[in-house]
Amino acid sequence: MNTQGFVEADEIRTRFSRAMSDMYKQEVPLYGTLMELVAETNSTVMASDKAVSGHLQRTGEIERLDMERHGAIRVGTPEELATIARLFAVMGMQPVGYYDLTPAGVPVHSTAFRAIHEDSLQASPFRVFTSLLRLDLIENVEIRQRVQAILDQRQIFTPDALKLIEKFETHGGLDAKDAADFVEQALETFRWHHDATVTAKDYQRLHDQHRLIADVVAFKGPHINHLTPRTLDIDMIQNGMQQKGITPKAVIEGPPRRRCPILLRQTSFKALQETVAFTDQDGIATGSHTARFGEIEQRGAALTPKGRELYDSLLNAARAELGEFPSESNAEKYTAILEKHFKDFPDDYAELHDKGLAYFRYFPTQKGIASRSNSHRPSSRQELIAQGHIQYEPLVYEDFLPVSAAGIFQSNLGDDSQAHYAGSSNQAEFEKALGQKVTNELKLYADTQRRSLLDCSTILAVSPLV
Ligand code: OOG
Ligand code: NI
Repeated sequence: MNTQGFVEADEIRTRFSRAMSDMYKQEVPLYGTLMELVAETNSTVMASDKAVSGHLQRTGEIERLDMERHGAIRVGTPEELATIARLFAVMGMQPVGYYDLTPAGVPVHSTAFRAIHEDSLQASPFRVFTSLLRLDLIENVEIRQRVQAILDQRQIFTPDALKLIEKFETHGGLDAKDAADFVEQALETFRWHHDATVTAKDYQRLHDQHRLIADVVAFKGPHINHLTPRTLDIDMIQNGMQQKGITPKAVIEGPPRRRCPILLRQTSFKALQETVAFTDQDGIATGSHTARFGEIEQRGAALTPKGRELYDSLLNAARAELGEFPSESNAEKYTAILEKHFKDFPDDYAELHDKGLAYFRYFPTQKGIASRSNSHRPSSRQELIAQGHIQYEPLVYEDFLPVSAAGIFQSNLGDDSQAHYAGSSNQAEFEKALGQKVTNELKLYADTQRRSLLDCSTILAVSPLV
């Protein structure tokens, strides 16, 4: 509660994330199994890997690990996207990053709603990958108009959710009662509805265009399609899943396994077959649709523009050498190629630091604090580090990767859905729909790094470090 009697946005987000997890556990029981597997794996790693546990303790990430999850939704219209942005703002979540998925044959572009300050991320790192269907890419005019008409008729927010969003915007916050109601009302937008909004025939036509179009258009709202926990060892989970009878996708997206994890590695497993009642079936659920899937991720260091460029070029080189999309049939070959190319990416934190490839957070050491009044102590960042007055830890990557996201979409949509779109990346159009600009994620990491250096300067009583 803050001074005006409003519940803090971080608190609303924490509660919403928990409510979402509870709802998803009921809707998709396999999610519960996955959460258990992740919890087991994480405690095994914490107990056996001193380097990892020490790092998580020093950064405080250990406290957020169990809370850590991201969800994903897909909306149909600019109005839906703009209102979703206002809804997430109540929980302190801002649109960060622009992801264009069309080069991979998925007719959407996306952003991730998340907290942006390190203190807020520490309170609750909940994120939602949010995609907007690109109607302009549906070439068949008749279908495009039909889709527009169906979407124009639906309202994905409850009347009370809309009222509470307005109240938040007018007053600058929500009191305890309103915050509790907001969590309950906002959750409704993300719920799965097995009643479709179209006939079986219409569903089939949409599905024939693209499975994703049917998923966005044929239902009452943008059901949450997965909720992803963070593991400390994704390879261990990939094997563990197979032992529990869950079949993960053939390859893990992102960089290969490394001593010093970077960015994001992800794997997923197939959606449930849901029974669906189409509008011409008298509420009897005789149809089926696959909407929801499971996903697991492992997060590593956030990369600087220089590091990211290196990552992208190595990934592209590996994919070019493979010459086709990674799949079941070439999984082993792809892993070998990927590992070979990534030998050129330093796998040592000191080297990543000194070469400016990753972002870091700086902490004053006991020695540094004890030497505050020593007039001979060093005053540059390099010297303070070299003499043990300052320590650093990599900043965790809080965002997503377009190539990985495309792989996740595709593995859950089925490989038959790889379409080719002529349309180009259109961030300006996306931002127009959103009603605001997306924040550049790299600026956020640089800000956090700078703040940690300034904190060090204050604590060690030296002039501002850069
Ligand atoms: C989103 C797929 C992307 C990720 O973690 O990169 C994604 C979706 O299927 O809606 O979740
Ligand atoms: Ni995901």
